[in-house]
Amino acid sequence: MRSLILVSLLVSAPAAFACEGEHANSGEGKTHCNMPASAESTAAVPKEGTHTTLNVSGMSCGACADKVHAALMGVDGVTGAAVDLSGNKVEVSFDSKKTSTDKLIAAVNALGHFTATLPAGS
Ligand SMILES: [Cu+2]
Repeated sequence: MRSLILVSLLVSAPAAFACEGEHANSGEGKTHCNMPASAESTAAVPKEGTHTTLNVSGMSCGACADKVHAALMGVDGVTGAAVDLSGNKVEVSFDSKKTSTDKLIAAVNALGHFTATLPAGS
């Protein structure tokens, strides 16, 4: 039942995927994208491997979350990414032999709309 609802959302709201995060800093007159994050981008990451939690600013809706998730999953060596949209955080699991936190941050920042940082003290 849950997957049916998800599929119908995806089919009926393709325009929301045009969201590039450009509304994140928009002023008055622009409507906010209220697309929910996909189940994939919020699913728990695998326990195996190295884990880090990045602070990511600029994510204002689920479409932003999905973009950040896709960028991280596109990094060679990343095994999982779980976006916490309201917490402005992303937990990432990865193979430290293949990638590094610097590369994870670079992948998010390369999107242009979001800023990833390591949490203070890490
Ligand atoms: Cu957005």
